[in-house]
Amino acid sequence: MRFDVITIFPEYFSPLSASLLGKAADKGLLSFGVHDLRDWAYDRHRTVDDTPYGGGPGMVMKPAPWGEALDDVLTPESRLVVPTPSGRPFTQAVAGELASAPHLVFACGRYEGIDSRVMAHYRDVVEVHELSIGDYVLAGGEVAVLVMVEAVSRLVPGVLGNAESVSDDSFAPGRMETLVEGPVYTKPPVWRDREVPAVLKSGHHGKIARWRRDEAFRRTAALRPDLLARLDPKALDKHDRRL
Ligand code: 6GU
Repeated sequence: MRFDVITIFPEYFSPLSASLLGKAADKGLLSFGVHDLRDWAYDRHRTVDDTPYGGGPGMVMKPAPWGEALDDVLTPESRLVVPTPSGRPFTQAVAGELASAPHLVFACGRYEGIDSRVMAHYRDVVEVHELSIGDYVLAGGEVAVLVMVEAVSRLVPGVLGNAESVSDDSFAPGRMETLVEGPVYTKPPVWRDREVPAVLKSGHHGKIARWRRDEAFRRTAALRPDLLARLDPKALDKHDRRL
């Protein structure tokens, strides 16, 4: 899978060569291109922003450099992702959809955002996703793109070592859908007088699975009542209903 990022701060993306993503790139499973938007700004100062029509604070990114850049980087198979706090929520399900695409192009806005005609134009050309990573405001889309690239990349077959680790995730589609994961433990069995729950050392796989599901429900009820309210009653077994 190919990722291209267009930004005025290419240096934000050095983490792409680290850790999980770097290894997947070395293996040829993923490839990354990071491009400086200013390379498509042709005036002496390589200007990419201007004052907003209608007035107001801040600056808006000019359409022309974005048009030149996107014409060069997009292909008919690309999907264009525009990170913005006014976008549709980026969720695990959205990550899964994006992971099936051969090519994602990320357009990082700064300032008050990109001239809206850019998104309107490219909607007629490719699939465009304006996405937000949460209800808070970042200074620009760069950090949000790192979040999205990492969430999408680990769903690409072969990127994670262990196929199981995806299906047990919080928010994973299927069994644990709309539940967050419960607590985890490793050795030693006692640390600062705190013991690992006995059931996890019992070797009884049925009881362990039941305990993990109960803990996921307890934690979801305590921390994410919004998720519990959305849970499909058909997904509950008898024991869940008693909890
Ligand atoms: Cl995707 N971009 C920016 N600039 N701020 C955000 C965001 C994205 N998601 C939440 N806040």
